[in-house]
Amino acid sequence: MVKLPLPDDQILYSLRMRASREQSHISGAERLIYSDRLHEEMENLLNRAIGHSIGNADEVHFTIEAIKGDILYCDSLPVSTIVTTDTKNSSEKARELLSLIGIPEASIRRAFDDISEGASPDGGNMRGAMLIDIDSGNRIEPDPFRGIRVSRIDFEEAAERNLESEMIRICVRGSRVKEALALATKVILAGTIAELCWSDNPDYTTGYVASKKYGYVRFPKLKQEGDRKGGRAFFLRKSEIGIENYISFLQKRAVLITKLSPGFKPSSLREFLESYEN
Ligand code: WAQ
Ligand code: MG
Repeated sequence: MVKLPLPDDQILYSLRMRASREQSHISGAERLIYSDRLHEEMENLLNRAIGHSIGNADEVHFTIEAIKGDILYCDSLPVSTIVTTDTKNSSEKARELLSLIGIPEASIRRAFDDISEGASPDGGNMRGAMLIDIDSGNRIEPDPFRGIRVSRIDFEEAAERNLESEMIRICVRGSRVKEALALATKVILAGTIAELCWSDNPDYTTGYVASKKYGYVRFPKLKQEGDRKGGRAFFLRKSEIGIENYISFLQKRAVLITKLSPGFKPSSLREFLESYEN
């Protein structure tokens, strides 16, 4: 992990978008963009906000802020995909991987139950992630309605181009993967032991488990088609992490991915674990 100066004459901006309809959240995005691509990216996000499958937004908020502090540069997590037969099988395999990472059963159950039932106390989806202390199995995010929203993370342009060819090589498609990989890379860099995620989008059923040990591991069909519930759980040890610094790092620190770690072609969990050990 190295710190580098900004390229000449370029300002790095945090660009955030939040779209809602009748006060309820539809979609959001977080990017880090140099000045020369800011207009183009805003337009991309606007198109996404008003053309979302959950329904068109009636309110779209953009926040643009110049990054002032140091930027951290890092490599992405490697991407893998586990071949599974159905939702039940996917869920079992994702739980098995979390367990191999060292997450206790009670914390795994808490994450799956809460995300599938609607993790906010009002029964809806959270806008951010829940934090689970793996020693107690309890949720410890300060605001359980909102959760922790990770931002200020992105790929540098060259890394993003490489990601496209790497994705073809390992048979992975779509822009959701890119965003989720960037986010998970920062979440793990922050000292999170593992992350569990699946989308709240009713027609996007692939989820993932991320960790330092195994990278970004995708599980297709982790939820049923049509299901509107989704969310993220960050597993951590409260006793080993300064929670305020941890949250501030996730929300505020600018992290740019400059290099990709090579991933793996789709395989069964067993094959993946075997090839990973080698
Ligand atoms: N920080 C923390 N939590 C977030 C953030 C964020 N920036 N953005 C979304 N969430 C939480 C929130 O609870 C959402 O309801 C939930 O995650 C899902 O968000 O094929 O698309 O944007 O490899 O719907 C993962 C698989 C896709 C991609 C995840 O999430 C693949 C996805 P969505
Ligand atoms: Mg969504």
